Amino acid sequence: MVRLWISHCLCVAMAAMQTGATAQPVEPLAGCIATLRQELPQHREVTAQTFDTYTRGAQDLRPLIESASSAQPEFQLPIWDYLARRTDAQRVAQGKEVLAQEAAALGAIEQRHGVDAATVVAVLGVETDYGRVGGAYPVVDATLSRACLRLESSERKQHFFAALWLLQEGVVKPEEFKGSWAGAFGMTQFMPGTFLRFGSDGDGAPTADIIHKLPDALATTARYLRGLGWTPGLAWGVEVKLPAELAPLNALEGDHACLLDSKPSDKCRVVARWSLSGVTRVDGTPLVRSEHGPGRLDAATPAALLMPAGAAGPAWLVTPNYQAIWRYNRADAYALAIGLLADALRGAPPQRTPWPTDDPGLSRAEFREVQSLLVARGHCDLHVDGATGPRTSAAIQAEESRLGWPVTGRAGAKLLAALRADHGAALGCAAAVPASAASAASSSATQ
Ligand SMILES: [Ca+2]
Repeated sequence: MVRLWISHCLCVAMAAMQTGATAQPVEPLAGCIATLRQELPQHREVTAQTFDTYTRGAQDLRPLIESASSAQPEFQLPIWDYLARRTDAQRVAQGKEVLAQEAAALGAIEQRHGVDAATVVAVLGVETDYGRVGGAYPVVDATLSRACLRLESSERKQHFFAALWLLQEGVVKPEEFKGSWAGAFGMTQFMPGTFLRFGSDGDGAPTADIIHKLPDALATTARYLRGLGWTPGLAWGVEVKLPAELAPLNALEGDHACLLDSKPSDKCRVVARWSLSGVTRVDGTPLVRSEHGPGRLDAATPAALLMPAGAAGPAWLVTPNYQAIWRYNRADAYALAIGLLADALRGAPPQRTPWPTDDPGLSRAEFREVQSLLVARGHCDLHVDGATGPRTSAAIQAEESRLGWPVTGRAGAKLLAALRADHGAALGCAAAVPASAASAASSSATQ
């Protein structure tokens, strides 16, 4: 499934508006709607009345989808930036609260679907910041526009017709059926067709309501992960040390599909073989650990070597459970964020090997601090909202230029340090700063 943060959404939408969008669809949306209507006989579960009711007046989101899909943070950001925001102290603390509050439901979910509480809660945390950010686009408009961008895709059409069916049957209410630009909705962001297949009850009331009921969203995620190949009681991966000559076996993105597909591959080897090659856990202990739980690796477990930043950075041996998470959103950055956040929620030791950069990524609190310092330096049109929008990027670029640095628009630890050091020379624009921004700035400064 493809999805993103609303802040990123808005940023892309604004960029698309400013540039006149990257590609204007040739055919009006109405033409595509007419084409899809002719396919109704193949989707008998959806009535013509339903189709007409919910496609009438649909927004054409195709330009937005095209811009957003080429700017997904999973692939555009340095991985240490992506992970720093998604596994920051705030997200760990809030995830621990969810673990405590939903302990009974999560226990039942693990019993039923075999996926542990920390993993399921980590998905919730990364997908929607624990239900806080669900997306703002009508799911019908998003799935319709996405289907119209590639009419030959039966999967895209299936999600669109599934969205119509959910409305027709009253499973969701039109005014609440909103999600990402790709059409993923609910607290753990499901595409409509995937929800139809994997929707699961978590609170005892038999329907699955992933918009309003946290236990249902968690149960649906667990059921889906199990369906994607999750093995109960097995590590997603462990950080490792390895002999340098193994570095060419690094398996990124599609290269670790062999973990579940049983295709012959040099890159997916059983743990015993990695062990014989000299790979150990990062603390030097043996790879094989057989007690049931998040650290378990059996000698016969298939595993692949994952070094997202190459041989100079951290390395993990990842298992079929990592592959199950990867299939949830098809990006190593995403799967690693889930694995590392789950580890943090369990209180496991943090990643030991640093990322190979002298300019580490920022937590969300630190990013808001950067924004508040930018406002203090006279970038008065900027909102302290934690979102990477065009105004923030322009202000960062201006400061990089002032400092004589390469102009990137990216804020890392170095820029934060420089802005803190310059704080005494603040230009100030208090009169122009909205009250909400000023209060956010002061709160971030105390975090
Ligand atoms: Ca329920």
